[in-house]
Amino acid sequence: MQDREWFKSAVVYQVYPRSFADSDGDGIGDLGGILAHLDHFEALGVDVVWLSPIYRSPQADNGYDISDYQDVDPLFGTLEQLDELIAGLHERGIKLVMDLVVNHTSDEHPWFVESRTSKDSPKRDWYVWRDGKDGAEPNNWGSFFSGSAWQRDEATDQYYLHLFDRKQPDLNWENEEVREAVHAMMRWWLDRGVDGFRMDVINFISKEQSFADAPPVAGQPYVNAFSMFADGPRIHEFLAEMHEQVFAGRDGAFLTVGEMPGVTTDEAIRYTDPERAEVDMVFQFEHVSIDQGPASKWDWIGVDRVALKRSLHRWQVALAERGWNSLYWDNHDQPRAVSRFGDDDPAYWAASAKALATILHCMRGTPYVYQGEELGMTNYPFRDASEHRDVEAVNHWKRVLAEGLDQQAALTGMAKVGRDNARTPVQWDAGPTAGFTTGEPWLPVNPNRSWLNAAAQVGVEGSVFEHHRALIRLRHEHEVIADGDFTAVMENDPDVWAYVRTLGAKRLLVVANCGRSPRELELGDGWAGTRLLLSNEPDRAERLGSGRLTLAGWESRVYLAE
Ligand code: ISL
Repeated sequence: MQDREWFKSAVVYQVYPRSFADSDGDGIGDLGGILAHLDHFEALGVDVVWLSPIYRSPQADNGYDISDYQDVDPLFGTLEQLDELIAGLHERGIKLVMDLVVNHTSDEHPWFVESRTSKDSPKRDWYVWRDGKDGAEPNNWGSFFSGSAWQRDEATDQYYLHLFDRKQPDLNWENEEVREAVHAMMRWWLDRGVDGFRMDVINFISKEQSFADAPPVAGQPYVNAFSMFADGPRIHEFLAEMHEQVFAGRDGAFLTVGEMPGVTTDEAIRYTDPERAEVDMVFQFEHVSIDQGPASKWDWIGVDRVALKRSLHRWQVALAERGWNSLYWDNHDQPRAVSRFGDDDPAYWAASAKALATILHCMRGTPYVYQGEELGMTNYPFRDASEHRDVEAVNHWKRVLAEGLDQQAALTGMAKVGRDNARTPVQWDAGPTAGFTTGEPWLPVNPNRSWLNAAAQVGVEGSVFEHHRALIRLRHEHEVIADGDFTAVMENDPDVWAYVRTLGAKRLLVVANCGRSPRELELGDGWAGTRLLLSNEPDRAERLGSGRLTLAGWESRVYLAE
């Protein structure tokens, strides 16, 4: 494998700092907390840590609203601590990737403060300002966080665009000075020692410049205007330019991952084709939209496992020759994987968390582990709207009340797919605050901390954590996992998830039973005698006797033929 493809055998761990570990007792996680747990990353064996935003921010969207790209918010600590983190990770052979949030800034960023002062401000054109139309917003684009994507500003009687919260105005990437400022900021971080960027909604930065209405939807004043800003006219130009201005000619093994809602396989290939030099890999959203009905993200319809499987497999096949994908079940925007795709009943919780991990980590692509996923953390038992802190859920609930929508359906949606499910504190031990803080946690700790926590798992044979550690080691050791071809097996079976990876004479078989009842499988003589690399269960035979095997409920196994 060429060195520039080091990330094919790498595993990334995402830290959402607010919820990881608190060192000063204010109930909010911080850099001191991360520094106190460096041994956790080392024990797991990950290659990269991706740190969600720690920059100065009014925290309207937990740091995804940045008011100074080149400083650490006092809530999280200091720049010196960030330097310590870079050094501490590097000493352990782990890279640090920062979150790059440049589709928008905070409305409190000095650029926007200046931009809004007058129509002839030198920074006016750094954001997207338009006149209203017939006394209303310039067009029908909706914000991801409810309502219009436009906010009227008193000072100049114009509207600014915000695809997310009104405190997150969109930058105008058509303006060359904006692009140069972003590139300079990125170079500043690389000079400081960071190893790359996870680029927030980066496929939204090139907007359709007509700013025309998106196709209307009956009964909705504001619509999801994806076609007007996702994968827009100049997006590939902007990303190629960014690569050229920031990374080209720099020594080192960097990582760039573009978070790209709505990206198609064809576009993903374009974004990640090494010859085009745009980004190394994408985060695509198809599989995490599978339980979403037509109305909105809150329209929860449950998971169709065959559809889920087909979706992930389709991406495996589409990017086989060119391009590279990220593999993830959850992150800070998604519900917990084991509750959504597995079975969080205590009887099946551990096995299903392990089976999901096996399925994901043995695919082609770079796996991401979201903090707590390595422990099998579950969704929070939300009962009430007031328990949600996330701006997305809070705005949604306001809309439900204002428009008289179905409250019960909204509460179900918020409990099932609300982002705070992933944002409850990491469960380090069984104590009252799960070892997260000595104070009052900003979001309640999941009550299952008493039995589901790191202290009960790290170094404990058979734990969900140790299963993740073993999978990460397998990727490091076996090139067939990093780079083999992918072939689906039994794709239409709703319970058995199976596939084969092939590289030269090596064949890797991954089988998982995604149901509670045992399942007998007939694999064929070709698999007889092959070596067991990993199982959910401790007592499985080292070699497969015949081509036939029985999997317990939610059991997964990995076999190698060589
Ligand atoms: O969370 C989502 C599902 O409801 C997505 O729409 C999400 O907003 C989208 O994935 C973009 O996410 C990123 O940008 C947002 C921020 O709130 C998310 O936390 C971030 O990951 C705006 O910066």
